[in-house]
Amino acid sequence: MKKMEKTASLSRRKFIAGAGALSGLLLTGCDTDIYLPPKIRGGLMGVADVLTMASQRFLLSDQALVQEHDVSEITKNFPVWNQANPDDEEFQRLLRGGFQEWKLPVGGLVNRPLSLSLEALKRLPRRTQITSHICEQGWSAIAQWSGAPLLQVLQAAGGVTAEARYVVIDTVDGWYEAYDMFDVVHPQTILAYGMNGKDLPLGNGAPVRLRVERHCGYKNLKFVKSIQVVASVEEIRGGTGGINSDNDWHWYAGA
Ligand SMILES: Nc1nc2c(c(=O)[nH]1)N[C@H]1C(S)=C(S)[C@@H](COP(=O)(O)O)O[C@H]1N2
Ligand SMILES: [Mo]
Repeated sequence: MKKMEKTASLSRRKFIAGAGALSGLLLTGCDTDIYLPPKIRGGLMGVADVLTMASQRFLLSDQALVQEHDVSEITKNFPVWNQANPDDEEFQRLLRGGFQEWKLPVGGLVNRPLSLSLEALKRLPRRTQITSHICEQGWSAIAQWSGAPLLQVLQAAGGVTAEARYVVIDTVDGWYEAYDMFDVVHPQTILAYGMNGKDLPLGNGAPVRLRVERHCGYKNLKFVKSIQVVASVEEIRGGTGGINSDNDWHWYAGA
């Protein structure tokens, strides 16, 4: 087991060394884990995966926050894209009840698994940010988001254990994505329940969506259903760490 892990991380290191040289980056001596997606594809897409993530992580490593905008820049009609109202019996029941009975399970490699009501989530420290959403399908828009930092949610669950590497979020409409700890602890990574000063509208992912700034649209999951902390994504569905990367999009969707 130990040996396999070592081999895997060594080959990842070699790969990044090669990719790094290719892009003119010097990553030797760094902890390369934060520069690599969980699974590196073969061929050119694999090279693109590594270069995008490694170069952004490297270049932005001294920039704590993404740009935040002025209220005057907020987009008037923020699009509702893809899923607008999940056709799920339990979700529809919760929606009819104004999400009073909605609960967010937080489990896996946390010290104190728990289930948060919307009220409990709103009682956690709040962050509000006006950021730009960039959809990989060719549009962008600015909105103000309010929510609880994902880090605060994990802390409410007693923090993560030593083996924790990714947070996996599942949604009502069957999407899922994994995020590594760099994105998870980022101050602008929030579980948003407010948009432009109001409750998050249904079409934009009510009652709670993820805002993971600097990632393209599809990593910003709507209709969040559960949160799970894991050591590896290999055994989860397609094994690439997300529904989008399972379908050949980049796992690290840097925008
Ligand atoms: N659960 C879920 N999350 C999702 C999607 C979706 O279809 N289902 N679409 C993604 C895509 S591609 C984009 S661009 C944004 C769109 O968010 P919006 O509807 O608030 O504009 O949500 C992302 N999150
Ligand atoms: Mo998107």
